[in-house]
Amino acid sequence: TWSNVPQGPPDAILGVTEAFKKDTDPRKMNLGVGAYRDDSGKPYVLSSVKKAEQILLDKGLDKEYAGITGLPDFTKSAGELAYGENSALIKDKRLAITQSISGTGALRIGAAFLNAFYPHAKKVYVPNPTWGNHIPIMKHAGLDLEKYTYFDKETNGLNISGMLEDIKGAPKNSVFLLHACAHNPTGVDPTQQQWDEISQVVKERGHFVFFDMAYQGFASGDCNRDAYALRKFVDEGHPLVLSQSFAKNMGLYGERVGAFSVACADETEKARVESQLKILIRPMYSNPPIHGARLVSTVLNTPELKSEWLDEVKFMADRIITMRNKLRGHLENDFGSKQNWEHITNQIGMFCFSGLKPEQVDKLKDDWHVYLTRDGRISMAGISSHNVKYLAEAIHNVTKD
Ligand code: PLP
Ligand code: TYF
Repeated sequence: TWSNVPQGPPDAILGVTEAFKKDTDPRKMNLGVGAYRDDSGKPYVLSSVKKAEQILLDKGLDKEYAGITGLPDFTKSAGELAYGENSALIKDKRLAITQSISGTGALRIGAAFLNAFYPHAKKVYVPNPTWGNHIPIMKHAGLDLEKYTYFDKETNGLNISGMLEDIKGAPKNSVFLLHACAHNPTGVDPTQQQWDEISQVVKERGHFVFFDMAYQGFASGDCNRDAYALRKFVDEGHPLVLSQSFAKNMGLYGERVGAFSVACADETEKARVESQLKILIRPMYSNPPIHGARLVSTVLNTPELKSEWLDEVKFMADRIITMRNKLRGHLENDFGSKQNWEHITNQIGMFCFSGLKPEQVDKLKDDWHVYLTRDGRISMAGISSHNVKYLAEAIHNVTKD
């Protein structure tokens, strides 16, 4: 029956983990997938989350279905975390929001919503480069894609003038996908002042913004600071939608907990939008899983747990910053690399877009048992104080001539 089904290629990121698993060398390092590891290289379950899990267990809750848009306690606190407790959107009851199957699911609902109801061209502008999955998610929902200038290979930083030009050059009322913070894969974010300029130009052109916030807290260690762009755009009166994920900042990867929200003009518009979100979601998966959403709402709605969690996010972000400093320090001081490695410490969030060429990435794998994606992206969270020097030695060796 299925002889017509061709073999598909492995996923560029998850394929790295597959190759890593097969390697038996004790020095091997997996710097592919963006998942936080502690300083002994182990997955990390947050203490605030463990406590929330115990609270839930003690309550002996049932396992009834959630509503189509998920658990109200969860969506309320997710909205407040993103937009701020004092956001006018929330006070005026004009934020339409639904729980989602993590950030991926939120993006997919958002794409379906825009495809069904956005009144202008069904084309989404994404940064060059962007998270690989953005492209098939948008296409799967029937949207077209275009790239806008983002990363500058010369400086390993942001090409802000190119980005602003592309925003200006796009047809009026285009949809722009913006990474709210901790851009994946580059680790390069606009400064606050650059965000203000971006907001201005987006406004002049009447564009619509789709924010993807998969790393709130991971960029600066401060969830409010990381929401700067989103909140600025709201304050400036932009119409926008938002995808949120709790995979990284609460370490809830496999629980699949996220949210999709739409900034509406008023309460009746919000009611209409939510009714259509339900109609889109129902045939996709009926209703979302409850456990992760209960964990998040317990953490966010229990003051001691929330404050412990905020400290844990900062702790994770800080460990990554420490690894950036150590990696650069070893390259420059211990191995005397003559290359410029400033971008390792200038970039932020989970990733370093190293500038390593595909052949150098291959050499890292073949000669050093170090695994990363072929675009040269290093998941910084996979580095620990035990192996950072080894990594510097490996990188120096594949880049020195
Ligand atoms: N958006 C970006 C930019 C990401 O990097 C990720 C995860 O790596 C996601 C969205 C969604 O992840 P998840 O579906 O696990 O929440
Ligand atoms: O490392 C990254 O960029 C992500 C990680 O279902 C990831 O692709 C892996 C699995 C998944 C979602 C995100």
